[in-house]
Amino acid sequence: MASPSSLTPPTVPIELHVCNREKLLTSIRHHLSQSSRPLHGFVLLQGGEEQTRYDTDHIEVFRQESYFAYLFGVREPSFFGALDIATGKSFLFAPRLPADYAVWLGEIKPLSYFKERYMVSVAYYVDEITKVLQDEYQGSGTPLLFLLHGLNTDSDNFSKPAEFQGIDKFDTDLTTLHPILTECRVIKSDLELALIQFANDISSEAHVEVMRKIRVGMYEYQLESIFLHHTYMYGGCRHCSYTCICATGENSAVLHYGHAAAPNDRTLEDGDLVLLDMGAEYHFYGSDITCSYPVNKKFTPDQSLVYNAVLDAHNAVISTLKPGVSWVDMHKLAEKVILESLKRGGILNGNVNDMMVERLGAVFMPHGLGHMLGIDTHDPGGYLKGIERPKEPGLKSLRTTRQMQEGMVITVEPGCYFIDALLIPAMGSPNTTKFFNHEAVGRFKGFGGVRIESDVHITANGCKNMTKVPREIGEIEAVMAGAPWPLEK
Ligand SMILES: [Mn+2]
Repeated sequence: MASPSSLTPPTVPIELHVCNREKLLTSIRHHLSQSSRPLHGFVLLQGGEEQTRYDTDHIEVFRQESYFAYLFGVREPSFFGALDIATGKSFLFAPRLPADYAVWLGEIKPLSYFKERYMVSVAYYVDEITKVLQDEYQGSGTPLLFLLHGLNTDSDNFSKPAEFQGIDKFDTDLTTLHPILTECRVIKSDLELALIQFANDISSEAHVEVMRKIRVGMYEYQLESIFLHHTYMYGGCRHCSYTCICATGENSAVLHYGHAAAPNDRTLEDGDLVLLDMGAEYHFYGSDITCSYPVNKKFTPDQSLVYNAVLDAHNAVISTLKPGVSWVDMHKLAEKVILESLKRGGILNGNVNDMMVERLGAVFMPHGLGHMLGIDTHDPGGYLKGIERPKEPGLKSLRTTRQMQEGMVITVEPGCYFIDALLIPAMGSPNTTKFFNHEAVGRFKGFGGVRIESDVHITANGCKNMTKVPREIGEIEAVMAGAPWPLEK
């Protein structure tokens, strides 16, 4: 029997993090000289801490904080890391572990292990930070620490600047580092792209596996389980980029289905569309993929109409994306293609430009077209400092309004949903009621929605789709009927 996977987890090149650190040093030195500031001081980051479940001793599986992961690639908790701006020297500070760690949790690794594994110049213990950095400092006056403090524009949370005993012996700068380090993460290196590609390859393969095993009568969580098993078993992916969304039937119009109050537990029925948004993470770098298809392997005419509206939007965006293109324009392009298709299908009437003026696209696609992807699913850097979010329906949900640049990785995820909470007011509003064929819209009660999501890498003169799943209706129906993937020509 053929192996269920054609993939093997790649060796992770730790040079990737050495390059990330060099990139940050170059950017921060450039920034400091531009603003006539001395090239002295240290970048200092605090890694993540392990968390227990409430008051118990149950320890949740640790995943490193993303900025720390970007610069140091350290998988263990409770570390600090520093960079000397003057010399480029890199430092890791490891927690000093109690002797009984060796009894319960395994060998206590020497500092030389961390120095070699993570390719830093030197490794010390966390309780040595103050002394080491004071000794290393070559500038005049009190040594300066550049700490990470800034807003995550997707969550509205702030990153937590490093704190340690003795920090009062230093001057601290809380504003310089965050925007510079965030901007470094926006443009991916070839080494980063290779990991995002692997996360995409294994997740694409897992989506195809689900497509082959799906049956009427299964539970949604069984689809999640097949995906998780495949990416972990064959890809070594212990983490997902986000909680799996396995929405079927009318749940597929619930944009963030799958959370604790809606835990992917519905039974699949004949005639359902499924919307599966699942992506694995490999060595911190993620993927974010959505496939939509009928559980009974055959698209109905109405399902085809909505599916192809979304696929045409997905393909139109991908064939237009290149450096210099505005993401807002891509969002509007997707809306327009979807509205045109719905008009052709008899669901809407009237002039599509007039619909665009009334922001009708947001009734069917209330979320943004996509977001940057990397170590975080919603990778930071979507809004540069001082740029305001748009206020109009649909556009206000955009996670970025930037122009595309070579080296960005962004998701293209148009969708078309039939959400009563949006449709009923729009169909009743004097400005927009005329656009709806009310009887035709009625057919879609309980239909749910379709989303198609791929991860693309912006290249010098276009873009490359990193996601490799069946997309055309013919491809999906063939794979569900047992054809190999990729299809043999
Ligand atoms: Mn996404």
